[in-house]
Amino acid sequence: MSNTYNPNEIEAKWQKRWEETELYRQVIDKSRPKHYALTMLPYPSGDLHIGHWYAMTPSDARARYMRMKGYNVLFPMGFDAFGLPAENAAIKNRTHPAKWTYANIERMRRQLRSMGAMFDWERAAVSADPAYYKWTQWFFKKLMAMGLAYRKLSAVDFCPLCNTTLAREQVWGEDRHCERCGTPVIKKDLEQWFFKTTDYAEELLDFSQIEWPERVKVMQTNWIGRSTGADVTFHTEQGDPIEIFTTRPDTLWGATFMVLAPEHPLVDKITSAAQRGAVDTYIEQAQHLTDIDRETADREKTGVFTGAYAINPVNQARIPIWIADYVLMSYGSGAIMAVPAHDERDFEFARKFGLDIVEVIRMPGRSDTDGELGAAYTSKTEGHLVNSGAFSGTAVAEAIGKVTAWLEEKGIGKGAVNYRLRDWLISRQRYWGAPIPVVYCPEHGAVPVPDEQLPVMLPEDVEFMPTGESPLKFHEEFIHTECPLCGQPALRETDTMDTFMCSSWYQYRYLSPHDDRHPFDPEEGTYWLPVDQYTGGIEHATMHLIYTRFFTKAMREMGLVTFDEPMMRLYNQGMVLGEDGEKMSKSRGNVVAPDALVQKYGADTVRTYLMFFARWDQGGPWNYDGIKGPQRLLNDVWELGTAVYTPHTEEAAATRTLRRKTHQVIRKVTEDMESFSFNTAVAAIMELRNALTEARKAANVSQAAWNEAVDTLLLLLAPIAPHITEELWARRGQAYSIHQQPWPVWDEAVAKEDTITLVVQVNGRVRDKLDVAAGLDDEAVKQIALSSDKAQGWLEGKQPRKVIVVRGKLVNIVV
Ligand code: ANZ
Repeated sequence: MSNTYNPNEIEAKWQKRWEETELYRQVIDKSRPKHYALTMLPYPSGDLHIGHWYAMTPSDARARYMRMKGYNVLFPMGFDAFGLPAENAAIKNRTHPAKWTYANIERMRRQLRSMGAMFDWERAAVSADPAYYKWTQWFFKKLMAMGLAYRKLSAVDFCPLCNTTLAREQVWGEDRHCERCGTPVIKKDLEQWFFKTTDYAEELLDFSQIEWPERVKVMQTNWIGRSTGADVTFHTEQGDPIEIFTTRPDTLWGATFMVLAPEHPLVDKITSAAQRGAVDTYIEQAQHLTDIDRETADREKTGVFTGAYAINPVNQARIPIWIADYVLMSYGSGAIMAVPAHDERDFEFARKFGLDIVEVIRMPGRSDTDGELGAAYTSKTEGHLVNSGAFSGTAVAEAIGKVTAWLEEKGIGKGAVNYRLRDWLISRQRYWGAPIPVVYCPEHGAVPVPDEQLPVMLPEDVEFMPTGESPLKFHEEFIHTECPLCGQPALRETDTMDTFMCSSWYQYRYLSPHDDRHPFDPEEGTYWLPVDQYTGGIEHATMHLIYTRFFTKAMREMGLVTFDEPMMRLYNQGMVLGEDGEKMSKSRGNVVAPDALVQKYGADTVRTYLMFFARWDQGGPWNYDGIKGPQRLLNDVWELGTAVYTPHTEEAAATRTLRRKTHQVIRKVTEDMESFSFNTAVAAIMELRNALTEARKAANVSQAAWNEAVDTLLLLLAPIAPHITEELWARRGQAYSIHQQPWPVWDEAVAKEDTITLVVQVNGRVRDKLDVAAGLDDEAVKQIALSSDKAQGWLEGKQPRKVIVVRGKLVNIVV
């Protein structure tokens, strides 16, 4: 046995031993409380990068900590293996996506093992395995049977370079570019499959059962975008109904014109002959704009009069109907009543086109003689209604409710809620995904593939050409099949599913990845579910984290689970940046490669550094110098753990001091592990290292106190640096494995600081007595005495002339 710390040697040794002894097999054990710790599964893109290490090793430390706390911990790992990059790599490198993907998985598995994490590889799941996507397809069918999956012809966002449709979430930025390649997205009409996420809009807004970061809840809330107001029906002069959604029914009397989205179905019918040319030209132009362009508030307003008029149902006013691109067809009913006095966009529009502006909400302090409004007055809380018939005089704060009730009574409108959330578009015109298990029969339409025929296998022999359609479309054998209902020739669906579908339910598949009869074993599910602690990046706040919540709610309806939320607690880690403080990227040349670091320092040092260099939720720039601190720590721990200690003299005070430190550090590290404050946990462990180093030099603490401190040091460090602690634990003759030991508990009495009673005098008279920590220096004691309320009272604001400190006893303030 070598006596110097050689991380590579001991890390390989223990990883092997752990596997041989199945130390991290995670099986049902009803005698212990369970804890399902989950970290977001990686996409097998090639090499494991430092970001993976940053996401996974602190999560692993937390899972290990929970295990030592007595929980039966499940901490699985897998691969989100379908998706575009594999297919793009296939086209570029003339390889097969499966080959590319599985080679990457093998490499990443090896790299993941080098972390020394407690993953149970028996539970690993790979979403591109037929054994997995069989159940992805099975879920699709379930959703279809429940009416939660449906097909519709729709204009979809389409990336012309990747040649695929994109979900709304995959379109980024004001210029609406493709998330992956940055190409501006265009619109295209295709038959697409959707999941009805909107059925759960209301429930998705309820976060009461989960402890998730405020930020994520706010992002999801905004994404779902709930608005309350009323639907009101206007009519054209000719009698065609026009439904509008408004958040301000109290401003109905101020509606001086209407605006339809250029795509609104009524436009063609109502447009007058005189306006036809202008209207057609405008519609043509609007088609080139994206919804984001159209919604941008500071864009110059444009629009065209249709030549038609509507009647305002509350006061019979005859108002012109315009079309304008700031009204979107995708929201509400695609038509609005315009109230220029109280809506900024309508105000601008009315100003530009010389339309009437009628004030119906009177701002406090304004009077009839104040002239025209200089801007829209938009307050919902201050002011009262004017020019509003029987409602004039009503406080604006009450008016929405009152007017809505009146509209309902009159049959003109009703209270309504609108959401920004759209149904989830899951069709992808690509090969490398789970095939949608549907065939199209001339007689029976879209028919789901029977369960016995699942999975619908992806054929291997396809041509990869970026044609804009799935390569499956050109695979004769794949597309031609028979209708499961009538046996007539039928065609298979050639689109595959969005990979977010695969990752919406992976936490369930981990429970029994080899199960051929269920998506997951119900017995495993009853024991382990739901996920107790989820960790991952904030970039998934809206897509994945909404989809998986939707999925779980649908699974509840399927009778597969009994709970409402997939993950009870969520923690978002920050990002490791390059040394230059910028996001790591190959082009900047600031990428930190974990493999080389593990070679040089060992996995334990890399893990410790990652947990030490910044708050985990914040992250920060990598620092090659900074890693030396954790490296020194582990070298010192090695020294201390292998040292033979024999006291020279045994001093009660020194022994007490070391024990106090030991118990204080247990308390601190425990609290920090609970709250994910890993950097301060490592700092506390460093303090214990310092205390031990001193004690060793002085050799003046008892053998028992020394042993207690060293064992504690190893136990507290075990989740963070699992290999070195295992090795030292063994060398100290302790039972295998340190990772199965109970987490140390502190004794409050031992941890308590010694205190003394400090007497505070003012001009020689005792004015206060304070309990303060023993061993403080004179300056600290002086400050405590000066800030005593009682002393301050006697000082009456005067400046002390002199402050005399008698160490350990007394402070005299002289004025
Ligand atoms: C009249 C009104 C008066 C409005 C007023 C606001 C203020 P949120 O909060 O986003 O739900 N609107 C309705 N449908 C629209 C569409 N398809 N495209 C563009 N704008 C639309 O906004 C709802 C408000 O946005 C609605 O209330 C409507 O304008 C407009 F003093 O109606 B409001």
